[in-house]
Amino acid sequence: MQCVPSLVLALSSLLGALALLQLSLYLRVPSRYGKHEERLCRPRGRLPARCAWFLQELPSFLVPALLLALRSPPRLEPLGCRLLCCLFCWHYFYRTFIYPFFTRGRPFPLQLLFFGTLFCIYNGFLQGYYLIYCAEYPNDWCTDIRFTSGLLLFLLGMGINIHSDLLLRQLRKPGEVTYKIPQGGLFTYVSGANYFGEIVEWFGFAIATWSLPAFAFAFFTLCCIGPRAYHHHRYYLKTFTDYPKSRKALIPFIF
Ligand code: NDX
Repeated sequence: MQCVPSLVLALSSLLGALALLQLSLYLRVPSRYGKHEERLCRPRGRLPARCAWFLQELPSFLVPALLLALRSPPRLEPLGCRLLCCLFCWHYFYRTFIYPFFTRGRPFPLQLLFFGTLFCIYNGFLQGYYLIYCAEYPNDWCTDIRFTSGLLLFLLGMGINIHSDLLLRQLRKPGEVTYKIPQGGLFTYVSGANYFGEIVEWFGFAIATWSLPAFAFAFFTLCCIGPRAYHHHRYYLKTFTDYPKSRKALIPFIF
């Protein structure tokens, strides 16, 4: 396989367009899973959350890993480039092989699972293909301010995301499906602490890679889970009369 710059440009632009579509579809009405799912009692057309999250996220890990294995001779030099590819796979290793096995979420709609899987194949290919076949970094990229600051943001975001996912999980006993007020960590300041962490993480990745595909993905993440954080916030305010009034939706002290 060769690097085709026009393919990277086309796929990144399409990802940006999908982000805008996402924003226009889900700004007013939330995507229908989890607490925004209406027909909760109907088990048909749904898969247990563990299965669904595993299947949906698997391509984001497998596709770059396959591209890497198929690359002959291996080309992930310099060290900066290798590290960047590892960061992407590291996140999706967590999301595919760890997160689903601990989730206590409600069954996930098959229709969204289908689109989510397609999205993960698409994005896994774009990010992997770019990093493995196209990216060119100078030998000292690891000491470049964009790499170091992006890496720090990525790690900070990932820490917030994993910690917040853990706090949400601890709100329920096994088998429970009710919603409670999240407390602690960044939930003290925002309703969508896990989403805030994920957004910081992917913008950090975009800065560290300084690449169009990664910026397009960070933008998609913002357009996908930003509105969802807003809808979660409204849901909490409507459902819990004692919900902390000073808590914001997504960005501490601001929004
Ligand atoms: N999966 C990313 N678009 C998505 C699934 C949905 O990883 O057609 C995007 C991802 C997909 C989406 C994916 C792509 C676009 C799709 C969309 C659906 C439609 C859309 C396909 C791939 C589409 C177009 C038109 C462009 C084609 O019962 P429950 O499940 O609510 O329980 C929850 C529990 N919980 C609570 N428990 C007790 N009390 C409370 N108050 C609780 N609040 C929540 O915690 C869950 O078990 C758990 C987490 O729930 P929630 O709602 O906070 O997070 P969730 O949305 O489930 O995300 C889980 C994690 C989180 O860390 C988030 O950052 C990350 O995954 N994520 C999620 C979505 C996308 C994404 C990351 C990204 O873009 N990077």
